[in-house]
Amino acid sequence: MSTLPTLFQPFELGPITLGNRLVMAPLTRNRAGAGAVPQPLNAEYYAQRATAGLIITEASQISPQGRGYPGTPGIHSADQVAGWRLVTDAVHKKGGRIFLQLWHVGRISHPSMQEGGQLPVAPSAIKPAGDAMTAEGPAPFVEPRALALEEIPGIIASFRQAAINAKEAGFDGVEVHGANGYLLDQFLRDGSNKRTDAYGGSVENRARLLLEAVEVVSTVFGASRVGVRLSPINPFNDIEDSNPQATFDYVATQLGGRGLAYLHVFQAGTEPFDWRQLRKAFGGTFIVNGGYDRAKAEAAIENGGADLVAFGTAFLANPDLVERLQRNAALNTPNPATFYGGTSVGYTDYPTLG
Ligand code: 8OZ
Repeated sequence: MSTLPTLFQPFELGPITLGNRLVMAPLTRNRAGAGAVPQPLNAEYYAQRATAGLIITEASQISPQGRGYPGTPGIHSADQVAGWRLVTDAVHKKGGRIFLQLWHVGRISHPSMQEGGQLPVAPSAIKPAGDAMTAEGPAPFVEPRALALEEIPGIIASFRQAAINAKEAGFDGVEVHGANGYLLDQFLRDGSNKRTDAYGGSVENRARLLLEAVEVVSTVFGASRVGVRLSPINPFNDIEDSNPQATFDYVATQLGGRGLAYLHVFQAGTEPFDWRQLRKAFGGTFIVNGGYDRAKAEAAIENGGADLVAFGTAFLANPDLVERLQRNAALNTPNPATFYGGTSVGYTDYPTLG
């Protein structure tokens, strides 16, 4: 009798049994309907990928203020909850497991995407370099408005309500998006956070908003159904930190011991970084993402670099990625022209092995 490679064996993620160790990474696809409401087409897309051990959805704004792109879904209205229910039902019907990613973009937005044309918010009034992606195309980022201390409880309340909504929509859990230069990452890193109150300055203070968000979401779902995504050395969205290892080792230590579902790291970036040290600091289930193929994923799991491995573009282009990897079959080539926005083309029409 041959044993399955570990990658294809089940995994106990807290109270949830995953069919394998392959995770579908969160992927922004900009195909929600009017009102940022998920559609039947989105349910079809996720259901096609239900053989992933765990699906993490595309980032979903927790409030109108948290929006920064056309076509991204939200989790703050009743219609959005109903739309997401189509997705969770379709995935569960096929035996899949699915977490919703909770997102606030902070300064990575534009007045044209804010209610009443307001300025985007951020820890500090520092304009990122580059362009926002608006409905009319790229437009230079604007200088954001620094959140007042009195507004922070409102941000936490939005995370809480979004988690309540995600639970109502039938998700197995949620992932707090602390990565890629969005609001929580803007607070974590000292290049974008120049605050002098309890949410800025020391690493302890810069980590406060993320930890409070994780705490409040945990009160809704139970910590064992809450994951966190971080990207310590990713410069995406013009973000930087003077000492990522110290900043993120502290964050991982604080996240450890809370009984969270997992810590998920996006390993983009070129600065040196000790991922094993981060994993040790956290101490729980560790998901890695960024440039893995089957051999690298197996090696990471076998040599203690990770428990689970997330695949992004490979899942995007291969609904049956698990089967293909298991059989060492060829993979479809992703088409970047249809990544962000559009129709079913490049979304639900990638072929399976059949
Ligand atoms: C690509 C395009 C737009 C958003 C992220 C949510 O990087 C995103 C994103 C990625 O986390």
